[in-house]
Amino acid sequence: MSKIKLAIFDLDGVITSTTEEHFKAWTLLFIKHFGIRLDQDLEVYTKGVSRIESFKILLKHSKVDIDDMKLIECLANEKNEIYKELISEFNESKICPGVIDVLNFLKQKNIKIALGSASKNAPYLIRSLKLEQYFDYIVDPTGKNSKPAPDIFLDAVNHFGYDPEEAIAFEDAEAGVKAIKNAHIFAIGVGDEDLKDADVKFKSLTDLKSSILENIIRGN
Ligand code: B16
Ligand code: MG
Repeated sequence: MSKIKLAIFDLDGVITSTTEEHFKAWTLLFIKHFGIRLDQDLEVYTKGVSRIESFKILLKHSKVDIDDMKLIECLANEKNEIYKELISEFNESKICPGVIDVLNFLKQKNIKIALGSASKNAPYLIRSLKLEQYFDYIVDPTGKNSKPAPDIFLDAVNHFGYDPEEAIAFEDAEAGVKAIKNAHIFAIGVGDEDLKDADVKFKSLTDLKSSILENIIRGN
């Protein structure tokens, strides 16, 4: 009998990788409007962070002051148009290694699957990747506090009426792992980042063998 009833997945960096496209879109926007070439090292600060929060972080690092919230929103929308163009060709080949095996394993165990992404483009990407059939629920990040706030992960748990202890969540970003732990959910870190707050960590989901996952969902 498994203790875990729900698995929540982050999108960028776990299901697919859109980090490059997000940062390229910001880079093009900053060159066009401010004549500034963003330092690649800034990318990590925007991972898992909402569109507006990412923009504010990049503006601060670039020492550009904009007080007008309408202008911030307008420029963030422009970045999103560039980003949408960059992801317009995404298909199944962009699914990260090991994802399908993990999703199939969870389905077999009758564990609900939710998407807990900060991205408003998540439903579009899940359709492009042809993964809709796996997801029982996709969190709408609109109006929710950005990760590391727990809002996105708690919304998924509350949607099913479960307790946080009955869920696990997968994340690639520091802000995301913090959000999971702030929601009191078991955190599975994925990828190259340090992610010191994660309960367990794998370089890739291909390293998460079904015997390990079985133990995690039994709460061992
Ligand atoms: P959008 P995740 C995050 O995705 C990205 O890592 C982050 O770079 C982006 O700013 C955020 O989504 C919002 O995305 O502009 O598409 O709404 O890791 O939470 O899946
Ligand atoms: Mg992510």
